[in-house]
Amino acid sequence: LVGISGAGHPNSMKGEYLNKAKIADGGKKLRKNWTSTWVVLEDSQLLFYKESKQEALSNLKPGCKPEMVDLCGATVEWTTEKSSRKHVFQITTSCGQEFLLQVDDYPTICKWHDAIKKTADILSKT
Ligand code: I3P
Repeated sequence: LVGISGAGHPNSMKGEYLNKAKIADGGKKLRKNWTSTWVVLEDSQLLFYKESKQEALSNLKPGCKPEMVDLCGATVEWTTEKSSRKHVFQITTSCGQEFLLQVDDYPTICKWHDAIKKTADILSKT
């Protein structure tokens, strides 16, 4: 994958803080609540940690596991309708979870959008 850097995985991106809102789970709509989240792309999964230091701890303590999102069968699309914020894209998973991700810095959010979309597209072809 061109343009995606990672520690040994062609399909990975090291963590960064993004604003995240989960707006549906299992097809059921949720109340929107934006939170700053440490996001890691690891192979076919997106990992959401509360804080960056939780990533290191998760290998040691079972209780520190991140929220894991399987990108197999997921769709990734920019949206201007789901939020008043700028630079928002939506991830819809095959099991009906919907997440919005956003940061004000356009190059940063583009990098994440492109990497997550590429991952989902590749998974749908294999
Ligand atoms: C929501 C909160 C969100 C906003 C959302 C509001 O209110 O202000 O930030 O989303 O708009 O409903 P509350 O805190 O009372 O739940 P955006 O920042 O993404 O616009 P929405 O209802 O249009 O999704």
